[in-house]
Amino acid sequence: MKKVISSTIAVAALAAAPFAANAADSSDPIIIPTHNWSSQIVMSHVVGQMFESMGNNVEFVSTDSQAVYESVRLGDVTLELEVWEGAFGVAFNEALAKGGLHDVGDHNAVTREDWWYPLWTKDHCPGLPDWEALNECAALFATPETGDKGRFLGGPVDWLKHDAERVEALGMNFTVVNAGSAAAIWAEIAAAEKTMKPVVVFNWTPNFAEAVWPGEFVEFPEYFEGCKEDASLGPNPNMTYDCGNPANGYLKKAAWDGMKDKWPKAYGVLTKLSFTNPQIAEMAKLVDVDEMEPEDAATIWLENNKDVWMPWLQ
Ligand code: TMO
Repeated sequence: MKKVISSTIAVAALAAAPFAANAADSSDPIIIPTHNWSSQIVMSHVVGQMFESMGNNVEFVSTDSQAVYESVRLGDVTLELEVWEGAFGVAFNEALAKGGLHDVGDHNAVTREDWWYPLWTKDHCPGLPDWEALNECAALFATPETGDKGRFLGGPVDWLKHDAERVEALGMNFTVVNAGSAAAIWAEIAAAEKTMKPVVVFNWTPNFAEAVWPGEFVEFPEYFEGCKEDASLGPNPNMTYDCGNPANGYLKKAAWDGMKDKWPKAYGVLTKLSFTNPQIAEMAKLVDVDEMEPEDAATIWLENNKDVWMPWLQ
């Protein structure tokens, strides 16, 4: 059941919020891209509603999460609120090198995105979380679709395009199947839970899932600088992607270079804002567990966390 909350609550609460009176922001809309996982959509609305409370106009556009870095660089969208190192570090760095976008600093959150299993899987494959132990258990994960190979359910293709490369680089007996949506991953875990069936899927933290299903990330050869770019490095001297994703990854904010001059006040807020792991997990939970619409989840989050964000508007 969807819960509907008046989006006027936060705006009314904010009318009194003071902010610096220097150069005015443009009345053109600040364009915020949204992607296909809940925390990013809710966070985008949280920040969008903060900007609106300051008198800015805001528009949201649903955007491919890899291609967005090119869009920010060109100013077609104004910023990006969740640059996850594991999934988007490469795309972000490529756009950074071309110019037009810049790093607006890290969130407090520490991130990890990788192959993951609910804890009951370990009962069937006790050598976990080691990746070689997982590989020896590959037959446990075999399905009609994957033949005698294990099935790994990856995220939608725009998140990470390199699970298949990793399987090849590490010589694993797995086939990568990409989920059509994040919801398909949660459905797979929930279905497996009924019979405690072993499954291995893509997952990440911070996320609502960690509060619902205790689990662990698979430990692959540790991430190192150059793993994704330089084949000669790492355990396989002939292939890239012979490593896991960073276990302590960053979560960055990025902006179009022109934002600073066009919307100086909103830009100032963007430089200050920073969310923690529990705050981001809560944003996802409001949608994925409580089934709110993202706009309403953002309004509620702002209502419940005034002490967190109001100081950023000073
Ligand atoms: C980009 N993601 C958080 C879904 O891994």
